[in-house]
Amino acid sequence: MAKTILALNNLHPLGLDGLEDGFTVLRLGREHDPENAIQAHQNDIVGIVASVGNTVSAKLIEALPNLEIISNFAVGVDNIDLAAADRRGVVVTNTPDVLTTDTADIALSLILCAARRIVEADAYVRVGKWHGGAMRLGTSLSGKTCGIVGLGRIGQAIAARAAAFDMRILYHGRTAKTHVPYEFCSSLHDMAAQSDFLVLACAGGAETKHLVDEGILEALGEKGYLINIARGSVVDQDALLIALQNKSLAGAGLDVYDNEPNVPESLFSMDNVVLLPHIGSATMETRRKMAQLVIDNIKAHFNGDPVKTPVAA
Ligand code: 8YV
Repeated sequence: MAKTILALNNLHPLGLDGLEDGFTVLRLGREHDPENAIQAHQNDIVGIVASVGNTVSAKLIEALPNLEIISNFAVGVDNIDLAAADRRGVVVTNTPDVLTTDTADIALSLILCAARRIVEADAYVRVGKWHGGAMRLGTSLSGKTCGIVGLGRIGQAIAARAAAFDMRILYHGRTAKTHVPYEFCSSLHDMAAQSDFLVLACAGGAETKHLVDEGILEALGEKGYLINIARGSVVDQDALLIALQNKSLAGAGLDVYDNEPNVPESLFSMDNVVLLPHIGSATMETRRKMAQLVIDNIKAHFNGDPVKTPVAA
């Protein structure tokens, strides 16, 4: 049997070449008939490389009798049916830590861009509007309240950055942390009501689906900005569009959406939103480290060593 890795993602910019010495790599993007290609190699596939947007369903996992590992090119694993992997004893790995600071930087960028109207200001200069007078005023960060949903690694890095901007930090999650200097809010609704910036940094998936709904957006209210670097699924996108249209929210900074790369066109004409194409981890340095981890995890597993970054079942 040719040990085959099914690559649903090409690990840009490092690429998949690092796997070629021990495995046959089936690059699904290059196949004319992907389903057929998977079927033809069904018994050879021992590993899958995937990322955000590459669904690893129960059906796929069950169709591959010799599958041993799914190595995800992302910290989030909501693209993988973890229960199905667990049932089959398939190891799942992700890429935590290496992307923490870059992703937190993007959260702060979105806060700054939304509050200080940076994107609008750039266009203001380019199209010559400055000659007609000064642009409208922005909102200060200093002294404002930043409510963070999910104080994991990325949430804590966001908190440290926001604190350096003299913001008051609140957080909401499943449990209070004992070792952090920030105030825990057991009620997301109460935290949203107190927040000027509600920053989503939690995991995606069924547990957090539409955690931010109409009621939470109402609580955040006219003073509040919603910042999402987590997953589109965490927010009820229709409710968000209505709140932004009605200006019942001050604005939003979004890096993630439902059904990427499709972004609701109604957002394009809004001047109270900043839109990014899911670039939280998108630097050369970080993406290289993520890709290396994906490869190292696969190699460790087949060498009989513990994988570096397992996802708990
Ligand atoms: C993606 C992300 O990995 O890590 C995550 O969970 O959402 C991103 O860093 C990246 O977009 C590559 O697909």
